[in-house]
Amino acid sequence: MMDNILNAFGLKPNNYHVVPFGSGLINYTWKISGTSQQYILQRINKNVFKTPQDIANNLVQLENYLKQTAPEYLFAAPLPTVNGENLVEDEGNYYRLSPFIKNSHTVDFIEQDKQAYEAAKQFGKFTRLLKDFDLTQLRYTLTDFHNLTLRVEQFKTALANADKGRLNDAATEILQVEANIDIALIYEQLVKGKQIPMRVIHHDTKINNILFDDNNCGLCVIDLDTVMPGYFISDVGDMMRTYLSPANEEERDLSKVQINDDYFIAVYKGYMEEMGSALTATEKDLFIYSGKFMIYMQAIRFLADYLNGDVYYHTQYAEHNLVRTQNQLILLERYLQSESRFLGYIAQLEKAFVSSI
Ligand code: ADP
Ligand code: GN1
Ligand code: MG
Repeated sequence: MMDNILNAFGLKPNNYHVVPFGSGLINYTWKISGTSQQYILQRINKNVFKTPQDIANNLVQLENYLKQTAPEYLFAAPLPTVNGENLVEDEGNYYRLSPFIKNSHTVDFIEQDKQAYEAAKQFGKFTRLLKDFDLTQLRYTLTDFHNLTLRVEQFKTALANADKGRLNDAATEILQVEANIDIALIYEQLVKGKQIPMRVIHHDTKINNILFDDNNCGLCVIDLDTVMPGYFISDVGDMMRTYLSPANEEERDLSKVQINDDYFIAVYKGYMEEMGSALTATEKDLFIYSGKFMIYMQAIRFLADYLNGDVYYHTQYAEHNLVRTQNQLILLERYLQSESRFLGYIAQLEKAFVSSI
């Protein structure tokens, strides 16, 4: 199987060593190593992405635009096949190949503020460079991906269809989700009132979607499947969700799920250095809300998947999605407790910024 795919990209199978790679929850990834070149091969998850060609088309549009407007920018675009196609189909699955970015690595959780700062800066830079890109050129690779109103509906459907055992096991978490429904109501108002603009948004800014160099400087953003028009709260929110706690969503010891204030400050600085002058006043006011929005949505998504019998996310043990839900709900609680401190930091940083100009 792999041989056909490598051949399609002009790589002689005997010259390459193929090993599974990374810790993504959706696609299947392999590192392809030869004597001088290394690549990343991915099989797109067809249960999630029904139209892989839409992803490929979006990346071509963005690559062309960035080549013209920001030629120095490192855009981790996939390579064409020998026939000039951007995907290979094999037994109903779609594959793509990208150059392995040299001397790069990813991290699954943050160990120093610099990583949070650098990652936030990279995601901010991405949206900034695409500020004037014509959004109508982009296809929606996952419709309603971060539509929290719809996620709540999907959660309710999962509740209605779940088996009794799972409903019982998740009783506490279901109540916690219901108790925080105001987070979804705020989102509904934002959308109805068209209060914030659509931008080119990455929609999956978790920390292992940034490549770092050996000095922990950000090299580029990766995992571009969900780049679509969207709201900035998705990107900033997912950074809050995945950068603030030294323990990530996989942590089973929930006492380790904590908020590190220095990481919050680092995200704010990194993102605002790039996007500060582009964001509207309403967007700036939503900076802290964005974290609640994404943490709450992820808790709902993990819980709905648990109730549905684990059909979406890769899982390694029976209660995996329930434990991930508990983890995200604890993170939400700690985040809500931190809000006033966050407001204080933003006020200080903005004051320092004003007095520096
Ligand atoms: P998923 O959607 O499953 O998360 P990703 O596109 O994030 O898939 O890739 C999984 C992992 O593979 C990343 O976290 C990263 O470690 C590695 N990776 C992906 N693309 C590259 C690349 N171009 N260069 C180096 N490493 C990469
Ligand atoms: C998935 O592909 P990956 O692992 O980077 C998911 C994100 C979730 C994340 C939770 C297409 O991201 O939305 O936030 O898992 N991607 C999709 O870890 O559903
Ligand atoms: Mg990823």
